[in-house]
Amino acid sequence: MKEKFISERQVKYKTIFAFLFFILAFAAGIYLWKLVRKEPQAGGVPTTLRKGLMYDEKLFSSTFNKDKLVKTYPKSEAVKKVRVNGNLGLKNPNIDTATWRLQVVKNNGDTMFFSLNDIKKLPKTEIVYDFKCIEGWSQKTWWGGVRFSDFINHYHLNNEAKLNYVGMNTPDKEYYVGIDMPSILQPQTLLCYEMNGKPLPVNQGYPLRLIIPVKYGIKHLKRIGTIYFSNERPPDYWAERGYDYYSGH
Ligand SMILES: Nc1nc2c(c(=O)[nH]1)N[C@H]1C(S)=C(S)[C@@H](COP(=O)(O)O)O[C@H]1N2
Ligand SMILES: [Mo]
Repeated sequence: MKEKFISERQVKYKTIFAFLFFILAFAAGIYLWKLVRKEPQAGGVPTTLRKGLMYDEKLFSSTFNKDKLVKTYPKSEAVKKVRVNGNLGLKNPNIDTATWRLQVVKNNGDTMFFSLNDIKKLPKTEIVYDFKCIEGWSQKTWWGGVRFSDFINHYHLNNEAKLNYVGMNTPDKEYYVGIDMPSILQPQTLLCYEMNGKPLPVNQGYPLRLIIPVKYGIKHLKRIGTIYFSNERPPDYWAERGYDYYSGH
């Protein structure tokens, strides 16, 4: 085979060319980023980036299949020490379940009140899955509670479930999430009152939290106060701060 020699001079030109190209591409990158940063904001992020997020959401929600289950694991694989992350809306440490009630607002404006026992009366569902936080960590954790879809059926909230979204708040309204109906009705979504086979610890949402395996941690609202239904997107704490509203994975 005939070897091809490149002269030292050619090497020099190529090096200079590559270097100039790199500088130009870098400058163009900074310039475009600055343009995007100057754009008007849409829900906490520049318009172009928001468009990207809206596109992601369309793509994700159109491919969402509510019969497809998130991967589960045996209880033996669940971690004993579950990480605590986020304490918005959990300031008051004294929750008395004798007087605590979950509030559910119906379409006609009526509010229903549920004690923890009303919820525990329904069949218990348990799940061990890989809980993922948007910050980059994940943990296999074990939860127990009532399927959200069982709750809806048992308490005749089927008309409410025809709307597009569910909204949830902590009792003090400090933390709040909005969730699309197909995801909340997915059979692994729980109104959860147990972790590792015991009542939820206070900082993990006692007496009742949301477990929604098809979503990132930000949607797993701890200490549910109120649940309501709506065709418009309910306000969402982290979406208002620039995170993806859908937050599926
Ligand atoms: N009330 C309330 N719920 C919340 C949060 C919060 O700050 N307040 N943080 C969320 C976030 S970002 C994550 S990752 C999970 C963490 O759940 P854990 O503390 O049980 O691990 O809770 C979610 N639910
Ligand atoms: Mo998170």
